[in-house]
Amino acid sequence: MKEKLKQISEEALRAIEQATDASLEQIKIRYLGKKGELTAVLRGMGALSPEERPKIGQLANEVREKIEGAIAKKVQETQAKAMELKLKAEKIDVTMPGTALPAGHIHPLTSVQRELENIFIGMGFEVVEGPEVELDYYNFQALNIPENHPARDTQDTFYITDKILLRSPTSPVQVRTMEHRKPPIRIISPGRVYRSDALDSTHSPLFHQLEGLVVDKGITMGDLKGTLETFAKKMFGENTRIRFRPHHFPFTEPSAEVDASCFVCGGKGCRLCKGEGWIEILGAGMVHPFVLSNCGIDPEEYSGFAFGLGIERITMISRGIDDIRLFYENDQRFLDQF
Ligand code: 2NL
Repeated sequence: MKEKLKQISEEALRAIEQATDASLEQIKIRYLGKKGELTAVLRGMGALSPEERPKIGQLANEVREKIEGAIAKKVQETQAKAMELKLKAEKIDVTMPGTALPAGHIHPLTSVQRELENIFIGMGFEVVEGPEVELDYYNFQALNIPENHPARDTQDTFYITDKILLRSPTSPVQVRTMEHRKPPIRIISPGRVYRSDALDSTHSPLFHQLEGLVVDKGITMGDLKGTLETFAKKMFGENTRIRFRPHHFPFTEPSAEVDASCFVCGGKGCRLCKGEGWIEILGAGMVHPFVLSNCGIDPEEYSGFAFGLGIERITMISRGIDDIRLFYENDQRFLDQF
C-alpha cells in the first residue's frame, strides 16, 4: 500500500507539471475525487492491521496535501503567465504623438451677444434672464398692447394655450423685474424670442433679442440718446453717429427707430447701407406711463427709457452676413469664417 501511495504521488505530480490550464481540473478529479485513486486506496485500509492503519493514513494525508499544493501552485503559475501575456499584448506607448482634434470656437451669435452684454455692463447695466414660455399678460397686456393688436394674432405669435405663449420679445423679463424691484433699474435682457414667421433670408421663427431698460427719477430722452450713441460707437467704431426717426410702439411714448451711420462708407452711401449712408440698428423710446403703472411704478415720480435690438441683425451688419439661415445650419464652411 505504501508503494501504491508513492506511485500515485509521483504520477500525479508529473501530470500536474505537464498540465495545461484546462486539464488541471481533470487531474484533480482523477486523483483526489470521490472516485479517485487516492480515495480507492483509503477504502482498502480496513484490511490493514491496527498498527499499520495510522501510518498509512498519515502517509495518504501527506500525499493528498502534496497533490493539492502542487495543483494550487500550478494554477497560480498559469494565471500569472496569462496576465503577463495580456499586459505585453496591451502595452501602449504614452510618449507617442496623439491625434490632434480640430478645436471649435464660439458661434458668431454668441460672440456678438457677449460683445453687446459687455458694452452695456461697461455702462452699468445688469444682465437679467427669464422664462421663454410666458403668460400672455407679461408679453402683451402689461406692455400696453391692446387686445385687438395684430401682434397678438395667432398668425404672429406661438400660443400654447389661451393664456400661455412663447415670448415674442424679451420685454416680459423687464416687466417682471420692474414688478419686484424698486428703481433705480438699469438692466438688459438678452435671449431667445419666437415669432410665427416663415423662414427666409431675414426672418426666422426663433431669433435672439436684447432689450434694455433704465428707470429712475429724472430719466430723459437725452439719457437714451447718450446711451445709444456710446453703444453705437463701441459696437461699430468711434466715428459712428446715430439718428432718431419718429416711430410708434404701444409700450413707449415717444418712440423712435434708430439708425447708425454706415461704418463701411462713413455715410457716403455704399452696398452695405444700400446707398443710404444709414443703417437701422434698433427701436427705442421713453417707457409709456401705462407700462410703468402696470408694473407698480409711479409714473409721476419715475420715468424711463427702453430699447430693443435683434442680435441676428446686429451680427449680420457687423460681420457682413446676408442670410439669417446661415446662423442655424451649422455649416462648418460658414462657422469657420468667424
Ligand atoms: C422693436 C424694438 C423695443 C422696447 C423694445 C420695452 C420694454 C419695456 C417697456 C418699454 Cl419693459 N419698452 N422695450 C421699447 C422700444 C423698442 O424694441 O423694434 N420692437 C418691436
